[in-house]
Amino acid sequence: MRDTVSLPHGENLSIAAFLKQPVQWKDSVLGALCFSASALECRMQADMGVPCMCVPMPRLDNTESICEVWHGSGELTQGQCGDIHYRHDEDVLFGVIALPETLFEAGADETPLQQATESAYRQVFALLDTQHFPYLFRFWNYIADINTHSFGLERYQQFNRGRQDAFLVHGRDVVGNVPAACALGFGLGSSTQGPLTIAFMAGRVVPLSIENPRQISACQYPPQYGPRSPTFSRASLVRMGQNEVLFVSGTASIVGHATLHANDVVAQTREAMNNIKAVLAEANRQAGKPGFDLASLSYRVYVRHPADLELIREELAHCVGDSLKAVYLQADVCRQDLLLEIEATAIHPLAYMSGEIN
Ligand code: 3EB
Repeated sequence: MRDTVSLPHGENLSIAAFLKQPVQWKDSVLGALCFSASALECRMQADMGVPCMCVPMPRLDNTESICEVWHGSGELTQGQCGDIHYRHDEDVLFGVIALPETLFEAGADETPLQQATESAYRQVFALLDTQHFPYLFRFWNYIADINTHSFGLERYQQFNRGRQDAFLVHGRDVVGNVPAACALGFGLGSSTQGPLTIAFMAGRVVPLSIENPRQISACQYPPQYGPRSPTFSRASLVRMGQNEVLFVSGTASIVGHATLHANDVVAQTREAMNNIKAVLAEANRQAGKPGFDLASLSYRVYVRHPADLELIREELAHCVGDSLKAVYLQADVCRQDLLLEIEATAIHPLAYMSGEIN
């Protein structure tokens, strides 16, 4: 039997396996992050009632699709608010929003993607105000054709403008106390552009925002990376019911603010892992206990060129050891010279984190 009782997360299922689960099981699901090369398969879970994000990204290490499932505890409440589908328990709210850019017209100074982003984030912040989940833990951002330029600006930079504006409109911090995140691109390989797709998690206990001493805070990147800085921290440490969850943001081969090892995928992998190690050390320091190490994380690795999979996998196994848990997806990374981005999550029972058991 699968253990769904004590951990809010711990399952990676294929979409097919997800759909086959019994109703009682689905009733305990807060939401899911699904990745599939097949848009059709993606659409299948839409009518289940569970908030599911689905992004058209092929998995590289396996032919199956992959869903990361988050469970709540106790009775769940679900709802729809504007374009957001959400579910929550007493501690955590999980939501998903997918907004087609075609709903927006280019304005004098605002591109459709920028407006879609601002609208999505403003809807999220408004929902969290009304549902009383003020603290954002984590955003997952997926943007079609992320490296393409239009209206004189790379699309990732357009996204950054819309995102930061929404934070400012809602009086939220844009440095320091900001959520963990990732931002990846997908291309559908056709003229149809997929919607801006965002999942998020929020709660009622203030999270710890963690930065990486090896990197400049992304909120303070110099203007060469775009007119507005990204709004995310390197990790967030949050309490979720009886567990403590560490969300490590998308992490790449960036030191200071510069990309290192532009054409060397093995060196980029090693550098990204050095960054994750530094984030873990910082998390342990701020938490005042040595709880997190590389082996305790579950990884999702976004790979720009599928041919690089084996080299990346070997390097990761070398860094983490035999217990490596990783899923590999094909994706575009937000800087053209980045060949991969790695995100990770660790979940510990609170008793362990507070040192009561060992
Ligand atoms: C970086 O460190 C790589 O814009 O939300 C990583 C994680 C990256 C999150 C985001 C971007 C984002 O700048 C890119």
